[in-house]
Amino acid sequence: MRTHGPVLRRGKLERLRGPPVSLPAEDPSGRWRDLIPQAKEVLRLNDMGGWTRASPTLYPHQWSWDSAFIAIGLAHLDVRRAARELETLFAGQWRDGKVPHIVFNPYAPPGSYFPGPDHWSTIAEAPDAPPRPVRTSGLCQPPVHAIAARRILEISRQGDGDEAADVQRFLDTMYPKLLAWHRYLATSRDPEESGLITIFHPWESGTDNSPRWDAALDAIRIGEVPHYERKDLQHVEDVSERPTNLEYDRYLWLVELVKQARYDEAVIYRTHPFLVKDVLASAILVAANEALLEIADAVNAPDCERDEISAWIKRGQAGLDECWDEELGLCLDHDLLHDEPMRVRTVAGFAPLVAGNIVPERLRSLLDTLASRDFAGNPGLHWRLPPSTSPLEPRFHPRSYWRGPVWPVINWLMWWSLERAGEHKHAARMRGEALDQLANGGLAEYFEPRTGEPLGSGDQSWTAAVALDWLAEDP
Ligand code: 9WN
Repeated sequence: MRTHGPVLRRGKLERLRGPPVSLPAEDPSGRWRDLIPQAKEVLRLNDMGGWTRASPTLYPHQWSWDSAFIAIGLAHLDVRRAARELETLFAGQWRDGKVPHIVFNPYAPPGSYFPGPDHWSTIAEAPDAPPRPVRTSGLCQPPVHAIAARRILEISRQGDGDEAADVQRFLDTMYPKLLAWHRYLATSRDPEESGLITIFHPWESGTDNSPRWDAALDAIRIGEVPHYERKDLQHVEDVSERPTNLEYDRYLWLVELVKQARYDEAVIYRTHPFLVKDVLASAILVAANEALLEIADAVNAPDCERDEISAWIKRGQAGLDECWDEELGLCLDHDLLHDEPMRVRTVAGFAPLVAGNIVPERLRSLLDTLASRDFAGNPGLHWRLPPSTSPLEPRFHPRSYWRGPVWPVINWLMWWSLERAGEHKHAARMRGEALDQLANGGLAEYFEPRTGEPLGSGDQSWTAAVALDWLAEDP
């Protein structure tokens, strides 16, 4: 069963070990070294004893893809605690395999986050939701989890035998859960067998108010949304850092519709006004399936399961190929209801790089786009890091959440993908600029791309986690 600590109680991370995260060999600015104790402190502050809240006040619960990135960082400190992070999240897994985007903290003060567990009412409405005491949202987020589980495996191989044996036990129980999660995405979220994941809500993309979704959202007529009070605006200095009220009305209307369908995905698929193929989530699934294949080897999974995973990888690659836009040099999301590509330049367009096994010609194109004025080569930027939305997009906004700010966790994804593509020089440059940004602005949720000002929540757990991964000397 899920073990939550009271919201203000300090978790177990006081015992964080010093090594293997040690001073980086190279530290050109001399300032990266301070990030290690800072990052450990953020993860300790947000440790709830077996799981990690996304941030101290704005996000007091366990978020799905945050937890996967957090586990990657924690793996350098304590592989067992990193494994526990995924186990507590998967205690919220639905019977159909879905991993919900939020597993709620039962000890968080009522009303500390909106929409909270009562608003989702998944236990009353959704037959597949886990039973009490676990309470979850009814949507999901990008599937980074198998990538995190493989990272835990890799790092445990450097440790002692006991640790490795514990991680083996963890993988033996986690593998079928990961397989069920990926199978859910490959079937319920892709009945067309296109290789691409359909999302029902911008929250499922993790890039909530990105202009990626504007055209599809503009086409929706909002019905009656029960009165609600936003909590998020209490935690930022400037409300322009968060989505607008109109965006929130749309989000809440889509939640209302998903609830009216009683979370039945066949009904949602027939009736919902927002059905979009998300290329970034789909690319993450391809990369996560590669990781799952390695985990399948580690647990001696049957050949038929390996074949199934390999088929998902092939199908995912083919789906992403279909979404390539030669002119923009990016991959585009696809609006299923209007059957058209969503032509907006955002970081999601680098999806083929994230998926991996990219052909040289496409890699070249994406590297050119990355270095161009559309992204990291824009002369107005403080750091040469890709803004979430291209500064050349008419709906670019430098302070507003996913409409322009630079997100450390996306920098990590790009860096990791460049490394896997063998682009070590590009990767090193991105890591260096990203670490300089954090050393300068702290472990914030996101940053103003032209000034480097930290925005959103401070002490953001996944930012701390990716900083630790960047600074670790082990694999
Ligand atoms: C809604 C927790 C989450 C991230 C998302 C980010 C933001 C939530 C919110 O915070 O979304 O899920 O309330 O704005 O967009 O990517 O997982 O850090």
